[in-house]
Amino acid sequence: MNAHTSQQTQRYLAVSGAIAGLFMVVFMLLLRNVSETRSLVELLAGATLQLMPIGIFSFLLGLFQGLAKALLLLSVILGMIAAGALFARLDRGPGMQTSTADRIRRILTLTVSLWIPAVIFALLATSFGTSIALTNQELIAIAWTLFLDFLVFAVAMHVSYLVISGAWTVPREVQADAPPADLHRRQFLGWLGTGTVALASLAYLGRFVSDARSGVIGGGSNTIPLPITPIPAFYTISKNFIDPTVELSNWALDIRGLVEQSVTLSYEQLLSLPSVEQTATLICISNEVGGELISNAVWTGVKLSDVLAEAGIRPQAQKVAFFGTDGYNDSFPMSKALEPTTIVAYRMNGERLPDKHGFPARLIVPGKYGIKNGKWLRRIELVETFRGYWQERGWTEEATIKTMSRFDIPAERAIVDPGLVDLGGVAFAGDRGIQDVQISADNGQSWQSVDSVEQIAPLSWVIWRTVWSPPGEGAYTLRVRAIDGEGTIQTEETANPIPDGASGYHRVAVGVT
Ligand SMILES: Nc1nc2c(c(=O)[nH]1)N[C@H]1C(S)=C(S)[C@@H](COP(=O)(O)O)O[C@H]1N2
Ligand SMILES: [Mo]
Repeated sequence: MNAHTSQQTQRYLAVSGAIAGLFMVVFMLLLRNVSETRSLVELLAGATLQLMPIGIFSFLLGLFQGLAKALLLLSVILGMIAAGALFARLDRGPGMQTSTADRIRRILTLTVSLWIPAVIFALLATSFGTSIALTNQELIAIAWTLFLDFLVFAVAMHVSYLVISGAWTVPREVQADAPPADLHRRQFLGWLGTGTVALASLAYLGRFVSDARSGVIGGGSNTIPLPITPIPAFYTISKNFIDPTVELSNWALDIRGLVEQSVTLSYEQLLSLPSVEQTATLICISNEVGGELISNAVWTGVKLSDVLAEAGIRPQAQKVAFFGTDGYNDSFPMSKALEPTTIVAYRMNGERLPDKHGFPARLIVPGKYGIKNGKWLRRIELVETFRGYWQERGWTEEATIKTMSRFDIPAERAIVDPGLVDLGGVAFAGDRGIQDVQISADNGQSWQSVDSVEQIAPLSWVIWRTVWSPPGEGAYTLRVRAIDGEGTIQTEETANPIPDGASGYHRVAVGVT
């Protein structure tokens, strides 16, 4: 009685794959409320917008206007349902006559074989920089939610196949002698269950899509960073494949070179020197315009000048070179070293300096890119000249931070509601401070100061916010620029990070409808 033609099997497979796709979409949208991360539906919608050439982006916005957001979500959802149907036909698993144990094995194998490439894809997507902009926490949440999503898909695919094909009347051993009425009842209940859930799912999706007509869709996380970056969100960069983990028992800080007398400080001795606390922003020299390699923390430590005073500075000393336990090294001028804000830090946001940020001690050198802020500090040497690790590889000696500013909201290719649009982000100019932040919605012809520039500390980034009223619906390119504490406008000239840091104005394309 279950001898279906192969054409029929193909049809059953497609339908059960589509139903499974539908259930998975609904499940991921429901899960999103629990996991507090964007679902695959929203991530794919955002990625679709970002992959579109800007001309097509504005054309489609103009064409669909108020329906654009809903249509985008609908196409992603339909795409996933279609992918489910296609996938089931390729997999063919549900159609095979197998035992329950075998079926469970197939379900798990299917889940894992969908999950692994998806996680790899998510990891790759984040290394494409800001395009989809996933934080580490989001990645972890996405990883486990995706596993559950695919499990739901695999289970739903098998169950709905059984229901549709009539095989729900298992166990087949008893089929022969079971009363026909009972078989029909089972089949009827199977259909009723699947049908009810499918209808409820469609209703839920309908509401989700029509609700999405207002609000923000696409883009990245659409949030402005906290003034002080929590440690888990603080960017990390190092030259190492595996970073050092320093044991305090065999650690000390040596001060050598052009000093009156060499000194070795134990961790306790370092901590017993007068301590200072300051909020300072770190930015990597590799940070691209609009990039995420910038974070802000409260550092506790000892003035480098106090540390050097323990050894005594000889007059010939021109520079301070430093060496990390990982073989890293760099240097900066003595004048910079003697500034009271150049510190050897051993606490970060009130916590013991975390391993990946340089435990037990690191340099904070305000005004200089990250390269000069040595981690896992082991030795300080006063010298006349020095060429450091990155200078050997073509990077700048100076490493003075260039004025930067960034949009955090809206994220690239977000589609927002007409009316008043919230804009905001960060700006930073090293130890020069930020005086003003301006935005332009007309390709840089005119600039307007933003509504507020939140000053956090002298050596910290600022957080800027403003409300923009677009002249009408459509696609716009917004630009942002900052004016540093010395009154110098951020340069418009674009430069790559190598050799001395990126420059140019951050732009975002945003849809208003
Ligand atoms: N010992 C050591 N210090 C180092 C590095 C390194 O590879 N080794 N990388 C530097 C670079 S390039 C940057 S941007 C900052 C990053 O500091 P963070 O990881 O605490 O954000 O550390 C700097 N200090
Ligand atoms: Mo860096």
